[in-house]
Order: sequence, then C-alpha cells, then structure tokens
Amino acid sequence: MSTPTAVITGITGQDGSYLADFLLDKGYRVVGMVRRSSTENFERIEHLRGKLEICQADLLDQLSLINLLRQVRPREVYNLASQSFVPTSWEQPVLTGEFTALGVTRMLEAVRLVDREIRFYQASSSEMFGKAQEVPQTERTPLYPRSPYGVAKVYGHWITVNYRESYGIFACSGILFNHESPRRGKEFVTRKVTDGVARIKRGLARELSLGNLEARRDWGYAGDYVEAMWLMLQQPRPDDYVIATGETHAVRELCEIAFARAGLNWQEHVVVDPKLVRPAEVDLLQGDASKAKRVLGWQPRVSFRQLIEMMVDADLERVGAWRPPLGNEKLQTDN
Ligand code: NAP
Ligand code: G4F
Repeated sequence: MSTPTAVITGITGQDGSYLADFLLDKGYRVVGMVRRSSTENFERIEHLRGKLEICQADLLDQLSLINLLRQVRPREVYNLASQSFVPTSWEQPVLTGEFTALGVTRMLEAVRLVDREIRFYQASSSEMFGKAQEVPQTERTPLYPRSPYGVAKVYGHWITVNYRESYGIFACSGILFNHESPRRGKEFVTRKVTDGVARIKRGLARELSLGNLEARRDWGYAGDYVEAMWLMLQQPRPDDYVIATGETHAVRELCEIAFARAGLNWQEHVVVDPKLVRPAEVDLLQGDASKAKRVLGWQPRVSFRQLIEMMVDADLERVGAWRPPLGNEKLQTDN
C-alpha cells in the first residue's frame, strides 16, 4: 500500500505538533501548512525538522488552499488552524470570523474542487456549548455559544456537516473539550498557571493574576486527543464526535494542584484581576464521550492531576534553565 499523505493546517500550534508526531509514527507523509511570517515560529515542531514537509498557504487566501491540495494530493486534511484564544475574539471579532468560520469553508471548497475523496477533519470546540443547555454535553446538546470565537466555531461545525450532506464529502467534526500539554500557549489558563508556578518557584515573580477562579472545564491531554482525530477519519462513515474526559474541575482546583506540585500555597500568590473576567463566561463544561468510546474505541489515558503535574514539571525544568539577560535581572510580574 502506498504511503498515506496528510495535510495539517495549524501545524505550528499545540495540536498540530502532537498530530504530526502521531501521524509520522504511523508512517504517514505529513505536510504542514504555515502562513507567511517574517520570523519562523517552529518551536513546537523543531524536533520534526527533516521529517515534515512545510508548505505556505493561508486560510484567508482561497487560491493558496486550492494550490496546496493540488500540489500535495493528500488522502486526509486536518483543519486545525484558527484564531483560538477566546478573549482575542472580542477584540478582533471580524478577523476571528475570517479564520475560524469562513476559513473552514475555504478549506472545504478547496477539497470540493480538487478531490472529493479527501477525508476532512474539522477542529470544532466545546465552546460551542457555551451557556450549556444540559450537563454533560453530548453530540445532541443544543449549541449556545458565548463569545465571537464560539459563534465562529458553530459556523465551522455546521458548514462541515453541510458539505458532508451536500456533496458527500467524508467530513468529520471533532467537538473537542479543552486539552492541554507542556506545548500549550502561555495565554491559556492551565499553561499560564504552570508557567507562573515555575517563575514564582525560581524567584522570578511573586504573584500570578487570574480572572474567574470558579469557571469549570473538562481538561484532557492533547497527546490523547489527536488520536481521536485520526480515528474519526479511519471509520467507514463520516460523523461528529464529542471528545472529553467526562470530569469537570474549577480553575481554583487547577491552582491548588499546580502550586502544591512545587511545594507552594496558591492562596499566597494568586490575585484576582477583574480585568481578566470575560464579558460573557462559559461557566461549566463537562463532556460525555461515550459515542467516541463506543464507535472509535477511544478513551483518555492521562488524568487531570497527571496532566497538571506534567505541565508544572516541564515548566520548572524550562524556567530552571533560563537566566535573565545581564542588566535585566529585576523581578518580573506575570504576563
Ligand atoms: P493554537 O495552538 O492556537 O494553534 C493555532 C494554529 O492556527 C497555529 O498554528 C496558527 O499559526 C494557525 N493559524 C491561525 N491563523 C491562521 C491562518 N490565517 N492561516 C494559517 N494558519 C493559521 O491552537 P490549538 O490549541 O493547537 O488548537 C487547534 C485547533 O483546535 C484550533 O482550531 C482550536 O480552535 C481548536 N480547539 C482547540 C481546543 C484546545 O483545548 N486546545 C479545544 C477545542 C478546539 P501561527 O503559528 O502562524 O499563529
Ligand atoms: O484556558 P482558557 O483561556 O480556555 P477556554 O476559553 O476554555 O478556550 C480553550 O478551550 C476551548 C474548548 O472549550 C477551545 F475551543 C479554545 O480554542 C481554547 O483552547 O480559559 C479557561 C477558563 C475560562 O473560563 C476563563 O475565564 O479559565 C478562566 N480563566 C480564569 N483566569 C482564565 C484566567 N483564562 C485565561 N486564559 N487567563 C486567565 O487569567
């Protein structure tokens, strides 16, 4: 059998890098799509140099997506690229819609025009449940997004379903609940906390400012979740799946575990900054992934505590190796 080829959009992001690891281990040819930038942004895929092919294209540019698929002729396309940070979506709602909503249509149009046999994965999100209409949330729970990001993801989700139903394209939507790792961006709350713990422990900061400590999320490990993306595209029929751990934890619990791992008391360091509270909050997410378990045979392997401790350990090691540049040794506050 010939080597399968996959295109991953968002290859420089957290999930793109884990999915590339996973597919390369399976013997795939992996082509990562990157947008043009004046400086390279390849830290998360540095270890894959020489194994990955990189091609330039942009979710904002239809022709670049068509040409990418024409050149590469993939069997699978994983559409992971988006503006993925919820607070930014209130600052830049139109651009968020361009990337996160219309970008999906542009990618699907490229599939439709180049090769309708391509299997397509869309990175949908538990943010679509927003003001959750039931607990836990399943594939049938009504959607009620609470941010421009969530609204854009609802569009991306439904256009994926629509291209499946209109054109018979093998298009799947993975409704993934929050998933984290040592490669998570530092603006997201798990990594912000574990990075903050490491900097406080190493004497580089004293405080960590956070927003809503009562928000609850269903947090899993990104390395587990990319396997579910691949499994969806190996099935006889395309479908949509919730991917989650089934547990929910508050930001406050995340702080307790993370600070305790470094021998610190979180209450001595965490301060609440009202500016970090969102205009509309998603209070509680908890997923029911029983369909994924039944049909895909998927289940998470890493527990919430293991995940947070893994992230704290990685940040302690990274910050331990870091030294402030000469003349800039003063204590920094958190980002
Ligand atoms: P991430 O780390 O923020 O990565 C986003 C990626 O999208 C980056 O590679 C970024 O490239 C790329 N990108 C943004 N705009 C682009 C454009 N116009 N053209 C091409 N590439 C563009 O996100 P992630 O955590 O890996 O998440 C992957 C996907 O899953 C996203 O769609 C996210 O919304 C969704 N999702 C994530 C979670 C989660 O908990 N992580 C849960 C549900 C759904 P640059 O490096 O150039 O910025
Ligand atoms: O880590 P977060 O920024 O993730 P959020 O908003 O849940 O979005 C992530 O998960 C989605 C899946 O549900 C993805 F679709 C999306 O792309 C992204 O990956 O915030 C989690 C919670 C929120 O309730 C927020 O209000 O943590 C709360 N929080 C409290 N203090 C904070 C902070 N969040 C951030 N980022 N920074 C804080 O200081």
